[in-house]
Amino acid sequence: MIVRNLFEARRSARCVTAENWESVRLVLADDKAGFSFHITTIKAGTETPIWYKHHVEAVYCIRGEGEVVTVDDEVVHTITPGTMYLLDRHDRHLLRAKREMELACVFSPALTGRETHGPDGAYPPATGGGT
Ligand code: 9YT
Repeated sequence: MIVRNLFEARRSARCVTAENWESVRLVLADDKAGFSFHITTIKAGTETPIWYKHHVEAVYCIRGEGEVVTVDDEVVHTITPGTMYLLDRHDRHLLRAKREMELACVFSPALTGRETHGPDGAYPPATGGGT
């Protein structure tokens, strides 16, 4: 069994920051679980274009308020505590935070640790060994 603490992980290399968000990566590819698990904080008032071409992501809202907009059809989904969305079709989307949001995120395949979004809003594909 692996046990980790969010607040300790936030003070370690498991914490990755980008312009609009912070991601504390509690489970990563080298844990060989087949997924990675992150607690992500999205800054209030931001809009982030995202396109996980190489990953499936499930996102569960713990705290805050925002919306996710699918780019292809411009459908707006409100995100409040208790809402989950699954990017099962590698959907291009915009993530907007009206208030700071705390999200639990699961990625498959697992991230390896230091990924941030490329110019297209994606993370690079997994290189194997972690799933
Ligand atoms: C919801 C989302 O994808 N936010 C960007 C950060 C990502 N969740 C991560 O790397 O933890």
